[in-house]
Amino acid sequence: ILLLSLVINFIFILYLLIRNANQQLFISRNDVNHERYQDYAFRGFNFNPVSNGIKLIPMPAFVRTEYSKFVITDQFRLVSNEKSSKYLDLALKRYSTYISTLTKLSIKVELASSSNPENRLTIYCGSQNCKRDSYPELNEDESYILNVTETESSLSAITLTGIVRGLSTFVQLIERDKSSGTVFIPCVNIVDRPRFPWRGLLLDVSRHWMPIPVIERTLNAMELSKMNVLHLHLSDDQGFRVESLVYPLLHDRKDYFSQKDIRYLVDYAAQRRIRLIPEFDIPGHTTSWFVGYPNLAAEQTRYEISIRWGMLKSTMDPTKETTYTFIDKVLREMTELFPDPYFHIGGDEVEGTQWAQSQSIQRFIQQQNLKDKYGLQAYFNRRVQAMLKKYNKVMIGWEEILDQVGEKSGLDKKAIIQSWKSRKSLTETIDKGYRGLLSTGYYLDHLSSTDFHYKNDPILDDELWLFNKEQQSHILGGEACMWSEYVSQDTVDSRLWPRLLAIAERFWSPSSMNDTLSMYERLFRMNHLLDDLQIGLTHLSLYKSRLENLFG
Ligand code: CP6
Repeated sequence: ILLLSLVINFIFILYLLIRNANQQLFISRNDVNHERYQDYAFRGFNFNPVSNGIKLIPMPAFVRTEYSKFVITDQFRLVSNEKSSKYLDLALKRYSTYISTLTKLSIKVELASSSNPENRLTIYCGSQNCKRDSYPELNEDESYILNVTETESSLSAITLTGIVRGLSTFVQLIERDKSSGTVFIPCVNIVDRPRFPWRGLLLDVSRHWMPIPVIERTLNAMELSKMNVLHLHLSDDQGFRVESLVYPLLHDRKDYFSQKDIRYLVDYAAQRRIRLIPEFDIPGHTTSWFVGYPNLAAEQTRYEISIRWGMLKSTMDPTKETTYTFIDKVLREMTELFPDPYFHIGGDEVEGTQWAQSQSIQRFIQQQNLKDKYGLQAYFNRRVQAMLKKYNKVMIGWEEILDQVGEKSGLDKKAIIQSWKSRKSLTETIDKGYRGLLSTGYYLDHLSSTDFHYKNDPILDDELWLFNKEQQSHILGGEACMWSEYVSQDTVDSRLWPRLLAIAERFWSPSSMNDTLSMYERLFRMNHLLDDLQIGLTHLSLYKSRLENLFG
């Protein structure tokens, strides 16, 4: 028995050693010094969460509250310190409208030089960044400082994005004194910056078509929750949703974005400091391409849009040069439409039957020494990656594009891998030296509970830090997913909001911000704020206006 227990002990210790060596670092949450957060972030909030605590979502990194108020009068002005860019002007206009709606006052925007109103929020944007209409960038500085005293309030940032993030905090702070009817903001010092640079939402506009107003109101609500990436899933078996001038049979159905629509949406998102990432899913999920262009397919047959979804057989033929000439022209056209340097090629759920059943494809796999279907997809990805590089784009793909990463895979280390099946693939991504995004655990279409999503953390798992500092820098953040097999333009709002707010907080706020009760309380308030503002269009106002349309 002694011998046996020695052996078991030995094996267990060996296991621990290997596990530690593998993961490099295991730190319990308690080992991390959160005293600074406790001091700042929680002080005002925890003291009296019901009446005096500020109810922001996402919560800022650092907050200090005082028990006094900045009263907003009809003299209130948004004041910008110098001549600004079109985007800053538009942001100030947008927020003055929000503040007017909430306060029922008429709030104007002024230049500092034109007057010196008593009651104001002064915007200080230091750098050149605020003077030109830039497209938002990954890893740009989004920090801001918001100071509100009884007599004055100011917002400073070094980028336009920081200013916009700060304005979204400012509107959320507005409260109304029920007895006197005055509108006020609690006096606060807020120093804020995001935890992750990539805080995204995937919207599937292929399965069920989502027209421009859906995208607009989603972007509006995303802005207020400080999300910064809208990933549009633009093609799938059920539809190719962007107008193509080169291959017009791609979009030759009634529901698609014209190229003008896309330019409009890119600008609309950029004003709100949100990046638009396009996804064209290849080589699987491509039935809609084959309806007009069957020669692209691995199996020559008649293709029609299927009423079924899931993993369909339709797959591109990766052995024919004509496939690549076609893809190259589509990519040239589409990369030009979307200014973001990142471009999503899907790459998920390649079913494989069509490849397995084709003798010529099997022969190609042997000739090129590609081993199997994974090797063939890696070959395909290499070709696509080279085209994207030509058009100055960096590739993003679902976790399957990691399926055969070896010396020869040629998958560029700059590529970003989006994990969707399990968290394990995020670890693999990081181990192999790539940057990753977490979507596992953030499927809004699955109707999971808010706190299930809220507790799902890209870096922490069950109180354990899964990655060391260097590895953490490779985790860009995450994306909530709204697949639209069972969601249409009529129901999508109620499935996005308010649960997406909890995920937005997970991506923005410090990891220590994890109290479910406080989250629910703030979520409730923000849900009504979105409703009051008639943006985000939560189900309440959506159905109100639908009923009005129906019954007058
Ligand atoms: N559509 C496409 C989907 C999914 C994927 N790709 C998907 C399926 C099941 C789950 C999550 C996502 N609906 N085109 C996989 C990325 Cl659980």
